[in-house]
Amino acid sequence: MAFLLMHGQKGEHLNYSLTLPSDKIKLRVWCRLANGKWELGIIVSNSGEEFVVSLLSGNIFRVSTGELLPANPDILRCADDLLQLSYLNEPSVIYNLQYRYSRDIIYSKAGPVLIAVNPFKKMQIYEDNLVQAYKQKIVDSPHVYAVANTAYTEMMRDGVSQSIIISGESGAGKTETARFAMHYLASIGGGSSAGIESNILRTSSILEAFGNAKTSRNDNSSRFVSAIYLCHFSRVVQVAQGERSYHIFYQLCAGAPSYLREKLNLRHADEYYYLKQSNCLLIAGVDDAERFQMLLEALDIVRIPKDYQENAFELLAAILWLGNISFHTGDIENHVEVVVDEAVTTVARLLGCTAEDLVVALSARKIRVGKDHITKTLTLQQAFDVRDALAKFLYASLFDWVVEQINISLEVGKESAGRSINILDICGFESFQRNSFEQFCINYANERLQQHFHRHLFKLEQEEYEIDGIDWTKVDFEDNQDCLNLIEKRPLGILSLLEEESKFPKASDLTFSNKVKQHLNNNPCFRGDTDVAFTIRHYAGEVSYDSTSFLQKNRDLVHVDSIQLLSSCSCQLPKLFAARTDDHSLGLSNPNHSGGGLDFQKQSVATKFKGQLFKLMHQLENTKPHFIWCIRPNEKQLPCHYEEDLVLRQLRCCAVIEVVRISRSGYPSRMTHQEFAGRYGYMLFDSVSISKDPLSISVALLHQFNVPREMYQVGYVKIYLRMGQVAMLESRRKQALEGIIAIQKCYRSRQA
Ligand code: AD9
Ligand code: MG
Repeated sequence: MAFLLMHGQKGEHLNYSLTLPSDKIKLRVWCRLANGKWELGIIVSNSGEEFVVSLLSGNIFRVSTGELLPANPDILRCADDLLQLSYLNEPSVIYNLQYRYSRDIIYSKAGPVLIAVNPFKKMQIYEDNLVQAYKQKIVDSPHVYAVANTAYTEMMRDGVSQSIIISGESGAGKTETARFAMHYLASIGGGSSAGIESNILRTSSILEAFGNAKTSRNDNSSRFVSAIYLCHFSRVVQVAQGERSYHIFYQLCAGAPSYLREKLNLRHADEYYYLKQSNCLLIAGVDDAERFQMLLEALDIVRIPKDYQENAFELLAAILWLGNISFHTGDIENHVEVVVDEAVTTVARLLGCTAEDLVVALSARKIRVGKDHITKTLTLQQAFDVRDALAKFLYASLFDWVVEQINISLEVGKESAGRSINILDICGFESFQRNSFEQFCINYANERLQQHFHRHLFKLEQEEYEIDGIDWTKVDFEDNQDCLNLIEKRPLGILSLLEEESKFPKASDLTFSNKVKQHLNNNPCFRGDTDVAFTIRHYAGEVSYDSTSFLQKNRDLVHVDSIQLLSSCSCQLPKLFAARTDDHSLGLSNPNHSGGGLDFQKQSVATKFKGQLFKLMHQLENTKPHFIWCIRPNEKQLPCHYEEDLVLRQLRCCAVIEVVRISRSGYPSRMTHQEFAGRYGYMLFDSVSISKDPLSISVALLHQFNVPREMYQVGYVKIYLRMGQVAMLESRRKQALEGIIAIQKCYRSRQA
């Protein structure tokens, strides 16, 4: 049996119209208004397909079944877990989360997943007493602490490494959530591990300085995926209006002490082209100088030696000064000369090379003609490209190096041999107006994670049924393998075709997209669009990609002369970075490239990314996963603002409803026999003839209310009910209570 994943609620419409005529209770419904919004109402009457609905606003509407969805009884309005909803549909889920959010309850569960709706304000829900309360299991309402606690408890109990996988779109609160999870673990770790834990917190602030930037959506946007470190680093040389490059540059410019300023010939941020191009140097409420001091402390605490720290700052300054190097075209048309000024001399000094060598590397290429090497001058555009490629290469290498230093300091390798809790703060699924190579990589990673998620969801769900001894036929599920094949399959998947074209010097965006369309047009997850665009049907929706510059971004070339320049440098780090390129070199002989010469490429970006992703998935496979989905409730980063449409789009993107639907196509409502008997037991007609144990009472109740056999299962510990059954029981309960109240009234009036 396979589950069909879809957004529609057809099944529920059917289910609902079947139950309607036989029941006299006024049914609560969601009614879709002309503007597409859903409003709560009550069915007044119906004839055939047409219903008269009285809305809460007082209006009366005449609508067809297609505009109606069943609404949940009030007791489920604030349900902690969407699984408990008797009717699962989009308005019910949106309303549930909104109701909770309006009461400052930002966490909810969707079955095995924690949903966190970003409050955009300081919440009093992270204090130490709450850490203790979750630790001692005094509270169990949904919370990131509860997730962290479960991970910790299971790690200690089972001796198995755990992972907390946090997803959501930009600005949804992933990094904050990861921070709270770390804080919790640091607090409860206590004793001997406290040192390491607080180091981990420091570490995240170092990684944020180097890997985060202000974007239009988030003042502190992570531009790398922790653990994968997917970072295209084009932000180093090109920043969109109103955004910023990596925090570290501004922190260094604002906070470096005078001896360092002198050593690095450091200026204010507004004197560097790479930083000033976006007309945005400051972030409201953030003091970059202060952050720099905090960074220095963090670097000391994780024991990165002072001389290493200074090496890193030298490189950062060299990158900034590189951006200030300018060119002019000489007498011969299109042949550039480097303007030899302060920028050139400073870069040369900071890297430890001669100004002459730097000038040659930036303005000319050595090409081989037969057995000889000749030097060819670059065009203006090529010179800018070489300069920017060098800046990006230096930053990317520096980032890798920082991560490596941190790992050495934390002895990560050593630790992961034992038990650990991995916290993964991954870029969520992205779908913009224009989607490029970055979105392709991010969405590919999300497809892989989604598969991981599905497998675990099903496994866990079915395990519980097995343990509680209920009759359960194992189900298969329709996964996203088709889409993964489209991307990964060899030799005719998108990645393979991209790789092949990237090695082919004459290839262009057009040849690449033609090739993809030629080979993949029959794939159900693929559609070739006009020009160089194509569409992929991802699990979370269709995304159209513009393949312009896919090849260039994938190659991410650094000129081989630049690498040679770095290897000749007297400074430690540039030399080291150049040496590393030997490890997996994939020198691209590129004789047809205008200008000729040899480009150097470490490993194409997509190949490296795929390799890292596989390694990550492999690591995750060996851990017990815990999932958190972050939701951004509004675009303006405002508190107490819940935009239904925006939330709905994200719920669809991360397929929340499908996940709940999958988990609940089993038995979504569960109560222990005790709870069940306690809530409904008083309605039992024949309470004398049966024993008083909760299990017997529960079974007798199910018989009395004629709950069809296929609608429930009785386990050793719990009663498992299918969708809609709790709503039915609740309405009976309400009727019974009203009956009792009426009898009491009658009795009292007689006595009076
Ligand atoms: V990005 O993909 O890195 O661009 P994130 O990481 O999802 O993004 P981030 O965690 O940086 O988002 O959160 C954005 C802002 O939301 C933060 O700067 C906080 O101001 C705000 N936020 C998020 N979660 C919370 C919270 N639990 N409590 C208070 C929060 N504020
Ligand atoms: Mg982030």
